[in-house]
Amino acid sequence: MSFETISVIGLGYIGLPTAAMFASRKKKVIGIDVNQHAVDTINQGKIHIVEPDLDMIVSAAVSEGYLKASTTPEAADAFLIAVPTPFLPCEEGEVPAPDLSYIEAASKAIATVLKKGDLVILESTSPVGATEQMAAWLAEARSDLTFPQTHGDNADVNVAHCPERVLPGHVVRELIENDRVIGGMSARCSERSVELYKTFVLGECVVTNARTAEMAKLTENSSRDVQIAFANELSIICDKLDINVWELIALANRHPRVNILQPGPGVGGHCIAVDPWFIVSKTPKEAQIIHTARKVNDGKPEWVINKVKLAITEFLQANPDKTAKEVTVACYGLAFKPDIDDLRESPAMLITQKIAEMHSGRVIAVEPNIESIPEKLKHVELVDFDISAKEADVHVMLVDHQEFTKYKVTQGLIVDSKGVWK
Ligand code: SAJ
Repeated sequence: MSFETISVIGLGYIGLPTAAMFASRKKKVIGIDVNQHAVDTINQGKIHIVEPDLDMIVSAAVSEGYLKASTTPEAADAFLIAVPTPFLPCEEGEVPAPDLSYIEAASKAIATVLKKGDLVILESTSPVGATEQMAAWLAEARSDLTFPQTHGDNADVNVAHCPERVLPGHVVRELIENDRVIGGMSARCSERSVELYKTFVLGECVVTNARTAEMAKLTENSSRDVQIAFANELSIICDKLDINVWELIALANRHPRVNILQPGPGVGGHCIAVDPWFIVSKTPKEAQIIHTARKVNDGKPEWVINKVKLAITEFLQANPDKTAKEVTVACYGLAFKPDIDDLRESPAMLITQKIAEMHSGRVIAVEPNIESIPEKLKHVELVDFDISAKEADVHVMLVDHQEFTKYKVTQGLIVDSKGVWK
């Protein structure tokens, strides 16, 4: 049976590009989201997120009638769930636990329109066991249908976990080209999922089971987190030993089997700083390195803030006629990584916010990828580089945007968390 109508639940950074990909291959796609603004924007052929090339694909898909968005689920042959899996709130120092309530709500919503022969895929990054849990919610809501946890290959509805692995900023290309991990709850579930993704995926669709697919995604991002933590720890050690960490890493990386990543002000975004916790919360005793890496990376913004405090003190000692109120601090970059405008879970935002709270003088920020200062930083002025270069006494480099590598700061003290002005 082929997939004529595909429904994507959650039209965010992953769901919308995925929906657009299917629609661009002339499949009828129904995108579901609880956000009315997102639904209205998409139905006008526009997009509510920033991602290169996506606007053109969505605009064409909507005008040709292949893609429409709605707030209520409709019948389809395949359902892809791409909703957030954040943490549950917890006290400082506690291990955060995943919040599956969005998956639960999405499963219960689609359960009402499920029919025999349908395929349900969980794409959201999830803790191990989430796909089985989702299948249990579906079965609970629809006792008239059979599911793979009880009927294996003969189930009425097939269920799989196929995690997304695309890099923000390159989503359209990576959706098509990347290999795809397909974790079916039965062999038949995997087979059907491969058939679905082959609609637009040119990469290989590699088959495994649902639990391994869940763990594969968490492992990829934890591996990167651990490697970045190693670089961040090196930067703290080198600072103590008066060694330039950037030079050190460049030298060590000349070894044919060494490839150290780059230190920075911390790890941001909604994936690498989140996913390792899904492993730690499930296996707290065993996940020692993964847990420590999280703590090292989460501790880095505070370390940078302390460096800024020291620089302000040093500036005041060298300029005894000035008070802290007269010291201007400039922060370079607010995004969570270079050359994007995404400020979510950004260590640079957190550091700038904390500097603005602790410092009695002027705090300015240079962020070439945004038009206005976010509400959280309402006491911080957004300025151009030529102003900050002239007017700041302490320059804090937080994100190595391409623009910043072209300029040099020639006066004031520098706290460089990215080695741009090393
Ligand atoms: N970072 C460093 N040093 C480095 C590399 C990155 O400090 O050497 C920082 C970045 O500045 C940023 C954070 O790490 O704050 C994360 O950036 P990233 O580029 O490593 O990753 P994301 O979050 O944009 O995307 C990741 C990707 N995962 C991997 O590379 C293993 C992507 O493929 C996933 O699809 C995505 O997470 C996701 O959605 O899970």
